[in-house]
Amino acid sequence: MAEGFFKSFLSKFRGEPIDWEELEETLIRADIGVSMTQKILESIKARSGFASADTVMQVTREEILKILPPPEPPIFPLPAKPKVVLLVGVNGTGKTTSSAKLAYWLKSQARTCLLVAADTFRAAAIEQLCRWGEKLGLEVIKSQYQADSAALCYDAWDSANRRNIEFLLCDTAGRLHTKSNLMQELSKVARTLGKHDSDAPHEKWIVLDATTGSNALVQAREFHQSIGLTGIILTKLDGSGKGGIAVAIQHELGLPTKFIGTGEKETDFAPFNRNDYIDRLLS
Ligand SMILES: Nc1nc2c(ncn2[C@@H]2O[C@H](COP(=O)(O)OP(=O)(O)OP(=O)(O)O)[C@@H](O)[C@H]2O)c(=O)[nH]1
Ligand SMILES: [Mg+2]
Repeated sequence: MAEGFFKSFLSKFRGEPIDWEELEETLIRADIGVSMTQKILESIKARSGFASADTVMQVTREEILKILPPPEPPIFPLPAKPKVVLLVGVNGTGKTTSSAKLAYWLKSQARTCLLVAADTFRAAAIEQLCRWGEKLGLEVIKSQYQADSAALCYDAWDSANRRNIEFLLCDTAGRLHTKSNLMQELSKVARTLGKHDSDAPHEKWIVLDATTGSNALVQAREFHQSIGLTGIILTKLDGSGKGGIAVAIQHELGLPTKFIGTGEKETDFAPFNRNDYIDRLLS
């Protein structure tokens, strides 16, 4: 792999005192957030006055590792009811693609699942998910455009429950966190599912585009405040974004990254692995 931005920064200072300002800028540019950056800088300074490139690398890695939770299965089924996953987020972050990828991944783990085309708002959203379904052999529950997505999810739960399906994955419409009517609609979807099972939706994952940098933190904060998130899917890590936003969100909001997207294909998707992630972030 070609040397990335963090390693090339460190090479510049090999054998010389680190330029603290430049280190700060480099960490901020990686999108790990201001408070996490300060934490790392303090920790390096506490370790040694003359910080070598190796110390900087080692301490940065250790501090990030401390923030990210230890490995655990990204998702597991419930004993007797469908586990409901709501995928939410602003427009175009990769919700529909990630819903299909997640269903495909679950299928590869010999799990059963139903996809719900709960974006009844955007033109062609239903067809988009149905195309994925046909391509990957996944069942999609759909309704008409402009239909009530809460009612659709409610009915889909019944169908999944009757057939002992383990996972119900609801692909919701993209919405701006600043639009309160749209956020209320999302709360209604969650509330309606709760009528079947008071713990549903069990997972509310925000899908975030890594290339949007620190704006993703704002999105996560707002959606979390509005509907109470349980995790994130970080997409487009194959793009220009450094992906440090997963650290910032874990640090500030305590939300773990569950899966990452690294391309447009169904196989460009994997459970979050913190060691691989840090290797990539600090490359
Ligand atoms: N390179 C790359 N592209 C991705 C990834 N995930 C999704 N995309 C692409 O991003 C674009 C938007 O993806 P969608 O899944 O339609 O996003 P969405 O959030 O459902 O969009 P709306 O429903 O309109 O809000 C598509 O062209 C996808 O192929 C990824 O991990 N990497
Ligand atoms: Mg979509």
